[in-house]
Amino acid sequence: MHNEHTDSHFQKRIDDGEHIEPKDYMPDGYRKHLIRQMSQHAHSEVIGMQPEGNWITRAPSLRAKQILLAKIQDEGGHGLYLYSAAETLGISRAEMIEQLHTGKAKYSNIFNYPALNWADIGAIGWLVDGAAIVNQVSLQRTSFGPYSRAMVRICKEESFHQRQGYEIMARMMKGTKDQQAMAQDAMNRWWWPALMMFGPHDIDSPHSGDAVKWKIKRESNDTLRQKFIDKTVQQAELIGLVMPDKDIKWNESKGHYDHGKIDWDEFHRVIKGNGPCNKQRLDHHINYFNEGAWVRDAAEAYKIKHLKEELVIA
Ligand code: FAQ
Repeated sequence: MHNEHTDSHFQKRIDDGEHIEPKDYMPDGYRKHLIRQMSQHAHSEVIGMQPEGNWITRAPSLRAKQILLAKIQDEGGHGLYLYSAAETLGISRAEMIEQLHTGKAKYSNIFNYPALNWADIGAIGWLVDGAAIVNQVSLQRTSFGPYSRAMVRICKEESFHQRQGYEIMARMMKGTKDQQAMAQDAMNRWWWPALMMFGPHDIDSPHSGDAVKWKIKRESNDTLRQKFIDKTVQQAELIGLVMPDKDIKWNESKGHYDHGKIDWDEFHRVIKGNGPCNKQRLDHHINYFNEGAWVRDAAEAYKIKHLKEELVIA
């Protein structure tokens, strides 16, 4: 008998390129895999507001301030879409936040580095959002419907973010010697952590097997990292920035740039909680989460009051 509630039927739907929707049958492993990845993705968007938020009050012009404010607000919105999409898998937002606060859920390595000066805001938009887009364009075709649809919307906004960062870098490279040095220094500090955003090399990536089988990941960590490198080297050259990797070289036979070794010890140190800003980022999130408890309580009380009124009317 044909049974829609089997792993083999599920896998056939994946192989046929169908989207899986929240109420459809899915194996436990698929659900858990998505909750892990999507919640980590949501946490990254929200924690990622911190390094940039630090510069709103010190933006060098009103125009720059407005753009930065809009960008950071977008990141908060991305977090919302992603938490909501993850909730359709049967986990609550409160549980996801609890996992973040207790260290059970990760967020992207990149947000544990400090934004030291205005050039860092350029480097974050250009390199961090640039890396995020390469990954997220691919995730638009991920197999879980709500995640895929959230990605379509997010990508539209991210391309604006990438361009605002590149504009800052390009302007600084046209400026004084000091401004050029600041832009180069920011690039030197953000380049390697940005490459780590794509995760470990394919052979060291424990989740990739299932992710590819279930079409959660449509392209591998190394394939996406290479796409990002190929695009970015040319953008750097165009505005006169020097790649902070002496092994970057065009490889004619591969049709890609070769690059130097990534320091995976640093990556593991940072994602285990020992990067330069891990403690600061998490403490800040916990403090403001606690301070905002009264807002959530008031919203909940308002919701209950209105539900009761609706019941009386009905
Ligand atoms: N950081 O087996 P894999 C943004 C962990 S963009 C921290 O390869 P997977 C926009 C991984 O979780 C940034 N941890 O794992 C923005 C796993 O540990 P676990 C967010 C990492 O999942 C810009 C272990 O290593 N984007 O926020 C990282 O198949 C500017 C083994 O790794 C996304 O999250 C890392 N970079 O592949 C906002 C994209 N990489 O969980 C504000 C969606 C790996 O077992 C300002 N996520 N790990 O404890 C993905 O595409 C995937 O999850 C990967 C990792 C590619 C990140």
